[in-house]
Amino acid sequence: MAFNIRTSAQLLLLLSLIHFCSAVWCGFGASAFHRHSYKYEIASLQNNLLRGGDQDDSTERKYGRVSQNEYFLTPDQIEAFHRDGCITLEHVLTEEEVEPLCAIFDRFVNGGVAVPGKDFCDMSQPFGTPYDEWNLVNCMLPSRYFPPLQNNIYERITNHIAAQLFQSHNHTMVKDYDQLLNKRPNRTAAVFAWHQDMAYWPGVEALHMHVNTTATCTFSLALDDSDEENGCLRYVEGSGATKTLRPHRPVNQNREKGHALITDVRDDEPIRLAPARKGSITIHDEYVVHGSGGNNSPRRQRRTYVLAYRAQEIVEAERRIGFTHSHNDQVNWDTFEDGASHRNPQKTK
Ligand SMILES: O=C(O)CCC(=O)C(=O)O
Repeated sequence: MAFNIRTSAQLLLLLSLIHFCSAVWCGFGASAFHRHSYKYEIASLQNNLLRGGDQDDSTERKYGRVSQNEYFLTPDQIEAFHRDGCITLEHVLTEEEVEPLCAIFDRFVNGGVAVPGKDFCDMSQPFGTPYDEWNLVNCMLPSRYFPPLQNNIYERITNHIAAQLFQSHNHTMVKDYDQLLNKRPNRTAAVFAWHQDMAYWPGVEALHMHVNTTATCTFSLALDDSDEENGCLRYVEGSGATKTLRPHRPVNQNREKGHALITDVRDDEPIRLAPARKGSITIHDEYVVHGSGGNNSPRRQRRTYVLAYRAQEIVEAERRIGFTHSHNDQVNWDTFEDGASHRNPQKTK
């Protein structure tokens, strides 16, 4: 049977017909995964058609999740990220996509995957605190310790988003590290102290880099609904805009005792909460001052899956000096050769 399609309207009609037939077929037992991927394929085809056709590109472009591996940001979202230092994307992953990640997450935090040394710790308390007393279970580099996690749906979509955030900066953004965080229920001390991520990381000087950039976007996927009660992310709006570091100090005297750093936030600074429903994602940059409060919910945990992307030349330079974001690395915030005045006010450059 031959089709003779002359106009965009005819093509759209045909796609709608295919969509209808697919819905009937899905009703007879196709998996949720196939239903979702089909929906994204149709949306993608329609987007391409509208972009390539005689429509005005600026008015017809679709944003958000348009295919299995694509999520398009609006220009406003990109601008807000660079201006405020943090944005939230609602409902990026479906329930069906999040559930398998939750299952792997639970294996990690319950000790079912071996995570060596300080990469399995409570960042709100000193190293050596007994596991039962932990407020906040932190696993560094889960995809290193469980390789099947690599290139999962969350990685593929965030890879697409990271590229858009830094497209105009001409950076190739690559995965730098991942991390799992679980705030146990009813742990009011499950606090992530106020900090800037760059305070933990080697700067341009310590990396001996010729490229003057710190470009980063750190994604946090909510595996549970997170809000003020169970200790969602919070940040000081616009606090990273000048790309300067505030003085930080160790939460537990030094890195032998605990990994966490803390900085001060003034009472008059604009603190914003970043609540996120399950499947939604927050994205923050490397200089915004952020942290999170304790978990005051009697029953709800707060599980978060963090994935950070940095410019390729930074990640290569980090690895050259032996920095992988493992808390077991010898090279860490207490050894960087950069004067470290922002991590220890007593030291001066
Ligand atoms: O999500 C949180 O509670 C804080 C995580 C954090 O500080 C980070 O990912 O840099």
